[in-house]
Amino acid sequence: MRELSVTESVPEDVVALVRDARRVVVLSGAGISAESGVPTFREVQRGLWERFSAEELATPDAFDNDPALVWTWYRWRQSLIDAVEPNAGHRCLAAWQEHLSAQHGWLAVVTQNVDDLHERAGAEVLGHLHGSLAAHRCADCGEPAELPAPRYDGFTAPPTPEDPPGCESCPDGVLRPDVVWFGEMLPAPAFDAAAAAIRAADLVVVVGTSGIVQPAASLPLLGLERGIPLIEINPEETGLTEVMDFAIRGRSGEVLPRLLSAAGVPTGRR
Ligand code: BV8
Ligand code: ZN
Repeated sequence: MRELSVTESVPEDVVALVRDARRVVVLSGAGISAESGVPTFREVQRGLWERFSAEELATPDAFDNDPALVWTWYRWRQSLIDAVEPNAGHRCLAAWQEHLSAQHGWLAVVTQNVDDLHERAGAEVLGHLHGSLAAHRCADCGEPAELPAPRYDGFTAPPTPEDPPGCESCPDGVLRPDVVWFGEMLPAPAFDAAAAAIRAADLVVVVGTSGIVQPAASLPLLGLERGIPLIEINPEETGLTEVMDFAIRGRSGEVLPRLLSAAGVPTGRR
């Protein structure tokens, strides 16, 4: 594994990998949304939730114990997402995807993020492995439900929690965010599609993830066992660094524009 810092010029062999790739899978985590102002999962909670870690709140138990606290956390996070914009990292991946499809290749975006910033940057997302903040379903009967945008401004943490709305399809159910909580199974279609894409890829790029949460963090290993080149983009070492061919230390909003322009991938129009 070669570690490179963002200040260095991107070595020719990394540029060649990006330039010559035609079937690319990008696995992203919270770090790609950090430059948009979205807190990563590692960052401490504030306001109503300062006593809890994200791992504690993102569980069925937390929702059972205090549905209003967890429900409000998710509505507030959605309001923050609605209040920010995709950054250069998101836009570069959308441009790279467009560039490759014009060359009869493909780029698949697989994300652990529950935000919609990849899509708002114009990218097609193959799978949200951990669900989406903007989707909701009944915690009892599972019936999906449409909701208006949350009434928070995304920055001021709400002073008091709000109860989750009741389900309109069953007598006692209440709505929950359609995300995957710790201890819950991932949506098999998204996970299987991600695994199949990695098996068919000629390059895998892992962006902004600490590589700790399973089974998402095991997906790049499917590439490793097939000798597919693996590149990590992250300012810090991660749980996946040791299996990478190259680790570029830097922020994705800075590294991706440099890497893609060095590889001749047009990113200007976005
Ligand atoms: C399951 C949705 C089983 C909700 C999320 C022990 C060993 C192995 C596994 C386990 C274990 N104990 C428990 C488990 C399983 C558990 C797990 O992996 N726990 C971890 C903590 C050890 N996994 C599960 O529970 C999964 N389900 O296993 O089910 C099962 C089996 C049978 C039957 C029933 C069940 C479900 C996991 C999904 C949980 N839901 N999100 C919500 O969002 O609220 S996970 C959530 O956290 C995110 O989706 C994401 O996946 C994860 C956060 O990770 P990252 O995205 O990587 O973000 P993080 O903050 O950690 O790091 C940010 C990174 O970005 C850093 O590296 C930083 O350096 C970098 N960065 C910062 N700035 C930038 C940057 N990079 C680039 N540019 C920048 N500018
Ligand atoms: Zn219901």
